[in-house]
Amino acid sequence: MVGTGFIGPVHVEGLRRLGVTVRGVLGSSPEKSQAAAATLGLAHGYPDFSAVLADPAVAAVHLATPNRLHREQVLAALAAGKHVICEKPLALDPAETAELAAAAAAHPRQVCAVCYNVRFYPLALHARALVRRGELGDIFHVHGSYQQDWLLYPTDFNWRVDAQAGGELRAVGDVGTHWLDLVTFITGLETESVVADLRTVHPVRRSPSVGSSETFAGAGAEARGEGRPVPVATDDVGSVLLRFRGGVRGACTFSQVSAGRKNCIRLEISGSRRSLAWNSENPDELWIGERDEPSRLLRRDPALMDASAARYSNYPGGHAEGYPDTFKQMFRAIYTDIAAGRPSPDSPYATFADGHREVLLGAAIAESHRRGAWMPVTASA
Ligand code: SOE
Repeated sequence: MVGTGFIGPVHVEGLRRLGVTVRGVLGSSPEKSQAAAATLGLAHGYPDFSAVLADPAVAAVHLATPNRLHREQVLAALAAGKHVICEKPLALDPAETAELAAAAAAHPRQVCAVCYNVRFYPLALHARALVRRGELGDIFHVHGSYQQDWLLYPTDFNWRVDAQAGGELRAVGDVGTHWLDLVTFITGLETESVVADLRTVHPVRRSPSVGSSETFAGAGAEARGEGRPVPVATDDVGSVLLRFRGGVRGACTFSQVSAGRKNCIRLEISGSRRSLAWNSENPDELWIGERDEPSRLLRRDPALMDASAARYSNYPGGHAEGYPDTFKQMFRAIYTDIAAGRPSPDSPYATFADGHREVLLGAAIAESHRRGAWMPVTASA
């Protein structure tokens, strides 16, 4: 496990629940590695990344590091023969992600996955099955949002606000990308063009005098910055209109400054036969909208779901499954392929090609905002 911030320990927990041995952890210094190993109860706190790659007992490397480190770490891990599970976004820009997608293709026996965990909410998988079974009819329109509040105040600070560390897009690149990936995953629709309007609400933030605030540090966090003013150019909020291949239209809004919205993904899909709506803050409920009969609320229950989704839902109805379960289920799919010794062709987890597609889409969104015009999502941006 490389990275000891918010998400690294989530990976460790998910892996342990599956019975995957987590060999050790690497932080941003040997001391941080040792401290994280002690906190997480892991045998090894590695001194540096080369020590991780040199360990023959390490089969797979999980990267939960700042985005600027992904390219170099992925390439080194692949060269060392490791499977790679990389946090999203896959890397900083389309040139980097194209290189990583090509590197994954050049190592066909190594599993290369990007952590779009939202796909693994059981009712997201079920929604996908409903679309594939034709139960929505022809899709006309999709809309929704991804909102958080952990960067609401100008004193909230994290490496993600810095374009050098996280990439030029933040609300879009950090959370909007989950929504955009989810739409393609559920509907199979490919985005053809976009028009975007983004805003940096806080062009100056206060960074902590020592270190950096944790993601989701929360109210009253002692790490809340009171120190140095830092100019910020990454987006706090943004809205995007989408045109998909085949004529389907979409609209979405992303924000990390919406008070009270902790981690709220909303998605609604309207088709010629019926609609679906889902909200990650009530992830065990799927609204099925009908025109000529009462609409329904499906509560997650593997016994009532498509087999392709029920496979990734371990608890009976009424026994809530949520955010940490999505990581467990995503790793279940990934480690099934690792055990088989190769990626499978129709895996539900996101591949590096998917990760590249998402970063291309982000580049079109950024360019559209700059130009104030519709932009095609091209293969090379
Ligand atoms: C922070 O916004 C964050 O941790 C994202 O980086 C994750 O991808 C999302 O799952 C929760 O929020």
